[in-house]
Amino acid sequence: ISCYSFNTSLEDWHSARSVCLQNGGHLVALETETEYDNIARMLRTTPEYSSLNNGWWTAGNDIDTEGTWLWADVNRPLTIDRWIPGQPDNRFGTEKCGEFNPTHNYLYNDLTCEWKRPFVQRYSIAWIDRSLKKLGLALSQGS
Ligand SMILES: [Ca+2]
Ligand SMILES: [Ca+2]
Repeated sequence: ISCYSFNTSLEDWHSARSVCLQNGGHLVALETETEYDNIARMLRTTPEYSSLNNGWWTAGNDIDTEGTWLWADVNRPLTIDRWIPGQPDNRFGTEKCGEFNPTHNYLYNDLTCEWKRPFVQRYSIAWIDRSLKKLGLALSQGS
């Protein structure tokens, strides 16, 4: 189970990451290609989001080691391939943060972290479970 929120306030990557952590979640980590494609489709097909014609921050970054991409906060390597052909290009030697790119069908691009972008947050199972309990509901496994 995953729960996402699409935050349309414009933040640089580090601020976006902080906002997500304060909200009890984290910047979205696209750990499978299915997950990537589902979020990309949401951004592409929801007029409220696609009309912004803006990139969206995710947790992906190569801040620590150039060329080694990780998902921040979940601390896992980026293993999927949804890069725009020719990306990541580390343009100007300064691109360290990953975005869904609207001009390339929401494929992945590396970008300078200081740009301000809307961002996608993912909530943890623990956060969802706590929130449901407050409503008197519970998660159950299986079907
Ligand atoms: Ca880079
Ligand atoms: Ca790039």
